[in-house]
Amino acid sequence: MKKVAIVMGSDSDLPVVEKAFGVLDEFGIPYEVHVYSAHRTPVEARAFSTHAAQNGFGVIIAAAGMAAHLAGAIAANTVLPVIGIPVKSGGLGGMDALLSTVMMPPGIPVATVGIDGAKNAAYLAAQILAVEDPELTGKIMRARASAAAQVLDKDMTLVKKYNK
Ligand code: RP5
Repeated sequence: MKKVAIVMGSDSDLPVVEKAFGVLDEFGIPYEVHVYSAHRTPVEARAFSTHAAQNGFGVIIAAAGMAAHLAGAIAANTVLPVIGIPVKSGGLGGMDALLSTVMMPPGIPVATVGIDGAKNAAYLAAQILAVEDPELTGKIMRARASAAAQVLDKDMTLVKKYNK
């Protein structure tokens, strides 16, 4: 199976980004974690993204806060799908990172999840890899069925408690 690359602009993003790890672990998807900054280490960010496909990655998740150009800068150097996580780390509640990540020019897309949406970034990465992987597709479908069952259990609990 192809690997997922998880790149963050700073290790201060890790408390948000690490929520993706558990999802990828649950599905048995291999991944690598890196810190590269579009602004502080642009040469390394470019080198990583330029070689990502030949290094066995199938999807790149890029997380950054503030003027969050990391996902877009990575997307400029690869045709692998890039998923952006805008991180709430500046004084604008993550809106700065959201708009910086999502508003890409035509031809260089970044699939942007919600502010601090690391879990959804991992689920989307899994779904991208599952297009060519029936076993992974089955795992994702079973996870959704399990999530649905949990919601229905909660519904039943509230129905019994309040609906006399
Ligand atoms: C961004 O600046 C990083 O992604 C991080 O969210 C933010 C602050 O970085 P640090 O100053 O904490 O390293 O590039």
